[in-house]
Amino acid sequence: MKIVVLGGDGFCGWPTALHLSDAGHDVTIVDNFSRRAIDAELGASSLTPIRPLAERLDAWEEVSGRRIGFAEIDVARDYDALLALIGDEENGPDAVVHFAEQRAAPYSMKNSRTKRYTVDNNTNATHNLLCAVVESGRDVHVVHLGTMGVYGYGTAGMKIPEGYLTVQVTADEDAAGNPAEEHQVSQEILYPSNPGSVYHMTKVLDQHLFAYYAKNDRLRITDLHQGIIWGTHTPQTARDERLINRFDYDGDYGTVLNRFLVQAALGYPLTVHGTGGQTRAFIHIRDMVRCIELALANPPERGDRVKIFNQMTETHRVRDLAELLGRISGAQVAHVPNPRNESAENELHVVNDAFLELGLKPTTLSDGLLHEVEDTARRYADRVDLDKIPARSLWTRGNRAGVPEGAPTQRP
Ligand code: USQ
Repeated sequence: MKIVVLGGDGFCGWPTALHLSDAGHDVTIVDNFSRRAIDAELGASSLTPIRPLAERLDAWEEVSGRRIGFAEIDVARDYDALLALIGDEENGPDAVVHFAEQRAAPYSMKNSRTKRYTVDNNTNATHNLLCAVVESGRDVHVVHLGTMGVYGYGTAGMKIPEGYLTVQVTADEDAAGNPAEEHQVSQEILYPSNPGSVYHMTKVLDQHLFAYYAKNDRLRITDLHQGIIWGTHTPQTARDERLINRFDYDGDYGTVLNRFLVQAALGYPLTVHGTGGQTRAFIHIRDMVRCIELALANPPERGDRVKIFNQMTETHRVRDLAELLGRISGAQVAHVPNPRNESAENELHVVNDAFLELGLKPTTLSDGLLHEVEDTARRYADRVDLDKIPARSLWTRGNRAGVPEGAPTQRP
């Protein structure tokens, strides 16, 4: 398959591009290096020393004998270049994997500028892609990385289904609009959204763009509602130091379990927000790349509704993860004031049958894999800037965030 990976230089995009290339697909990365630019803006950097993309691509060719193409395009702004790539009669893609969005909830909540950037960038990128596929007249399967956060994290006394919910409404008209006896009508709707940040809200907006283009233009679209990724290596990124994936530990881009693993490796008290009562869905990065491949191999038919998968393999409560790391690596746990506006406690039960039925064998939390990430953190500990660890982006002005008591100010 010819596959374009939008955002192919990022945390999910890079290992996905390598995995698909290794599986024999003809892959082209599109990126505008916005993620590297935000690192510079925040004065933060990946724990792991990521190489410039050109060097990564040469290294991949050296170890695999396969070339991954590259086009520098800002998908949210440079529509003509995107259309030229997708519309190419000879070399245009069979599928596009869309990761080209600002993906950090804390960054999206930092200030008006980052809120506006996140909305402009994410919704324009998605809409430009959909317009380009329609205008190209080509049959291109769009696979988008969405988020579990579109549903919110509550329960309605049922497991969260894969995208759609059947509801009963009481109707008092017949199909022609004439008054009729009250009767029950069944309808399938998108599961009600309840985003918890401006970033998550952009993925809700994406869902509606997808539903419209699948209906109106019969585009084939798969939306993957992904949980929190943990881990950093895949078999491909581990093949050569120059292929190493990025690893974020800072308060804006670092996600909870990977942050805790770095903190454990540094002897920094684990930054549990509030009571740590939030339950979230998780998936290991190796499963993420397999899920993308499965989604590409199982597209919807033209005219079908958007195919939605819950891309997660297990749920955990934040304080349980902290306690587990305390047990296996002696880490101290600190309860810091929660910078976010979120429920103190939540339960989360999720249906994830679609990927399991397609053959996904989940890589679940294990001491061995946790130690693997901690070892990576220890190996690059001298690159850590301790000042970047506390989460300082606040959801509302009344919130406070902070450095845990007893946090080291110097690296071990
Ligand atoms: N948390 C802590 N301590 C920390 C960091 C986070 O207690 O040091 C808590 C947060 O308050 C939150 C939970 O852990 O309750 C998850 O936070 P996170 O930063 O790991 O994840 P989140 O902001 O939800 O976003 C991440 C990715 C995003 C993806 C999402 C999937 O950045 O791109 O869409 O996970 S999900 O959460 O399932 O919606």
